[in-house]
Amino acid sequence: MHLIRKPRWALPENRVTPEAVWLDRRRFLAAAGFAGITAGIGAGIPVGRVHAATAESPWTPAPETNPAYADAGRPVTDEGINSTYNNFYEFGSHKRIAGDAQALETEGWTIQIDGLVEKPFEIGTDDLLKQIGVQERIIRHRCVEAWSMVVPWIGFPLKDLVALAKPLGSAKYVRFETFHDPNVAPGQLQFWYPWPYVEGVTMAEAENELSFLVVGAYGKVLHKQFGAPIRLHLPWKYGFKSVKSIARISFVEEQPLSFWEELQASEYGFWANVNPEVPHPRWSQATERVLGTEERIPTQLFNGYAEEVAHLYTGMEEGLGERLWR
Ligand SMILES: Nc1nc2c(c(=O)[nH]1)N[C@H]1C(S)=C(S)[C@@H](COP(=O)(O)O)O[C@H]1N2
Ligand SMILES: [Mo]
Repeated sequence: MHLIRKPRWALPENRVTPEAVWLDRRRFLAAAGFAGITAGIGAGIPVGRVHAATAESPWTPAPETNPAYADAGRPVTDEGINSTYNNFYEFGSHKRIAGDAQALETEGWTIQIDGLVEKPFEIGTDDLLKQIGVQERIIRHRCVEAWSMVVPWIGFPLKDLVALAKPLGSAKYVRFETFHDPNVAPGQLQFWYPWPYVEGVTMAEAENELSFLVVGAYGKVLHKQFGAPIRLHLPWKYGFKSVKSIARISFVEEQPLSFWEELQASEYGFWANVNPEVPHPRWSQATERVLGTEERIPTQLFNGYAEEVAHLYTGMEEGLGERLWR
C-alpha cells in the first residue's frame, strides 16, 4: 500500500482538530509549518477505560449533594467515557489527553489572587479547602462542538472565593489563568496558541449561584484531565469558558481577552451563552450529542439553566443575540 503522509491541515474537515481549526492566516501558516510537533502527542488510550489515577475521596463524610442540583434530567455520564474524552489543549489538541495529563503535578498547588483586591495573596488549594466547604452538584456540560455530558462535580460556589478575595468596588470582571509550563504540558509548545489559557466573567456572573469552582468529580479528588486541582464550571455557557487548572485569579476593570477569542474572535466571544438559535460558524447549536448514549437531543437556552441566569442578560443583546460570538 502506498501511503502519502499528508500534512495535518490536509485532512478532511471532520478529522481536523475540532475546536481549533480555521485559525487566522498568520497562525495557520505557523501551524502548518510546525505540524510535526504535534504528531507524537497523546498516544491513544482505549475508549472507556477509566484513566483516573486519583486518590480516593479525602472527604469524610462524602460531600452532600446540593438538592437544587441533584438531578440533571438525564443520567450521569459514565466516568470511563467522561475521563477519556477531554478538551485540554495544554496536553494536545485532541480528546485523548488523559494519559499525558497525569504529568501534571498538583501537590502544593497555589493560586495567586490579585488585581483590584484589598490585598493580593497566594493561597494553596489545600488551605482554600480548609476555609471553604464543598458540596456535590450533578450538572450538565455543553461543549460548543455540540456534545454534552452530565458530571457529578464536587466543589464550591465561586462567590465564596470572591468573598475571600475582597475585591474593590472598581472590579468589573474576574480573569482566570491556567498554569503555564511547556515542560509538563507539551501543547504549550504549540506557539501559535496564545498561552496561557485565559477566561473571564463579569462580577455578576462570578457571584451567580451557578458559577462553581470544581475540586472533585465522581466522589474523588479531581482527575487531572478534568483540570486538577481546581477548575471553573459555568454550566450555562459553552464549555470553553470553564477554564481548567487555575493558577491565577485576577479582579480587573477591563473585559478579559480569552484564549479562544484571541485565537479566533469570529468564532469565540466573551459571552458564549448556550443558545440553540444562534449557530456557531461551524456547528449548528440546535441539538447536541449526549456522550455515552450518542443520543441527539435538543439544546436548551442557557443549557436549561435559564431560571438561574437569564436575568443577568435582560436587555443585553450581546448576551443572547447574534453578537454571541464576537
Ligand atoms: N486550561 C484549559 N481549560 C479548558 C480547556 C483547555 O483546553 N484548556 N478546554 C475547554 C473546553 S473547550 C471544554 S469543552 C472543557 C472540557 O472539560 P472536560 O474535559 O472536563 O469535559 O474544558 C474547557 N477548559
Ligand atoms: Mo469545548
